[in-house]
Amino acid sequence: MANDSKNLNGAESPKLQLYSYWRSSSSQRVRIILNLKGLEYESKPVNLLKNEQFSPEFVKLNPLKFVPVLVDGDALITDSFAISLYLEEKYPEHPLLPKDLKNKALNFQVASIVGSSIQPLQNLAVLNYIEERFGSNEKFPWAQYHIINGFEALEILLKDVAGKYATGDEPQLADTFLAPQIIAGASRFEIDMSRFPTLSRLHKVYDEHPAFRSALPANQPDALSH
Ligand SMILES: N[C@@H](CCC(=O)N[C@@H](CS)C(=O)NCC(=O)O)C(=O)O
Repeated sequence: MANDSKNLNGAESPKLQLYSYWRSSSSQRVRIILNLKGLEYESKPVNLLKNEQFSPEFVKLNPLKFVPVLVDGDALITDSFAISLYLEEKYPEHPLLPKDLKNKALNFQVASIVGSSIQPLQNLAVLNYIEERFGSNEKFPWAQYHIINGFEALEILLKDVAGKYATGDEPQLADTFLAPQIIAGASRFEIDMSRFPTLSRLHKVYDEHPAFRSALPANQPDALSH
């Protein structure tokens, strides 16, 4: 999508810029949203394993030292939830929030469970801290415990309301947060997904959707450098 505004450095900015890391599930949420809305963007890789999130240039963009960060002309937005709502209002094509208030609240609830009660407990900063304080054997069970706790709640919440997707028959905000967490849970964190039939079925649906597939960690250009 054409974007003729100036970027933070005053230069012409042809499109949206997404500062992200290939393996970051929070970045993956935003990639899915951009893909679903058909928005072109320039990927600006930030290598978390090389601590590039702590570089002075990046800290100027996000003092919290986390990806993702979205730049849209003179708008600089951090945090995937804020970015989602910004994109939804600014680019209403292919809406990701239903008009029905209850369903909209369900979408916020799912996004919030993933974004506040699961992912922050298993992100790199927390796992590194646990490893330093309690030893490397502790971090994996810690992450699994919190993911399973969240997945149990999500399974109960969605089992009777899910359509083809989590909250209906079209992909919505809830799916953009769920997909990266389910995929990371099943692969990186080796969760036994047979305990979560609804989440397992959604996993297959996401695998088949091009917008979700091209947002996968393995399909990012910066994945090649690892
Ligand atoms: N609430 C934030 C969380 C962002 C976050 O946790 N980002 C992780 C990658 S998924 C990160 O940048 N970690 C860097 C670090 O742990 O040092 C969001 O939704 O954007």
